[in-house]
Amino acid sequence: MPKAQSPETLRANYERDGFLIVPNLLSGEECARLKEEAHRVLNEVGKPGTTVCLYAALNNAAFRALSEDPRVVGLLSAVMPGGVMFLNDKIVFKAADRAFATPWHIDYFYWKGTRPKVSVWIPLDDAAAENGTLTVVPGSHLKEWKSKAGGVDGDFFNVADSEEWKDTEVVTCAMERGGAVVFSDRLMHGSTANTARKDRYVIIGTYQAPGADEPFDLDFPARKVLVPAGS
Ligand SMILES: O=C(O)CCC(=O)C(=O)O
Repeated sequence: MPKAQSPETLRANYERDGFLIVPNLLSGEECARLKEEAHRVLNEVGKPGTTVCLYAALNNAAFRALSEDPRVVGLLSAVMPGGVMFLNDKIVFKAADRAFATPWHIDYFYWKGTRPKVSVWIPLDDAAAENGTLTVVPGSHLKEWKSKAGGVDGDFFNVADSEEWKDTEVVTCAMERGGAVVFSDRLMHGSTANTARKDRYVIIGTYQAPGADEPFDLDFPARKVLVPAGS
């Protein structure tokens, strides 16, 4: 088993690359249980035909527990020196009949003008290039990305120069279920198509430093300070 990295190393790597890949955060059994809960949430609150369902923690105790699980919060504490506040989460799935690739984007365009955020992407199925895993461009969080000229502001797939990197610069985040990708909202990322047509369920939690509510935050009633600033 590889030696766990120190918080200092995690933070240095996160600051350099804009993301961390962390294997084995959750066990296979935990992922199987969370996948059952994901089905429950999708049936109870998901819109018909949807592949993205917001507010998992708000609607489900298992996802609420995951949002504040010490393993998740411990990782976040390493990369968020100003404290950790849960904002919201979402289930995103691909399956045999939902094989779409997610285009390149940065999440910041979705919540422009708010304070920086960090997301934790956890696959509940083993995830590989063939079934739609996450793809990231290391270091891209350091670039000032702009919307395409003439594009709609706030359309977060509408990034200028969004194909300027080489394929060799892309990291395909293949991992067993229960691993995690911790990534900056400034990081260019997407996901591959599910050509294998095998389930790929993920839960993505989004966090920010604690602070006074911004108008954007008010849409997320499950928000909660987990590590106060200065602790
Ligand atoms: O999990 C995926 O397929 C993509 C998720 C993503 O890019 C996002 O939530 O910003």
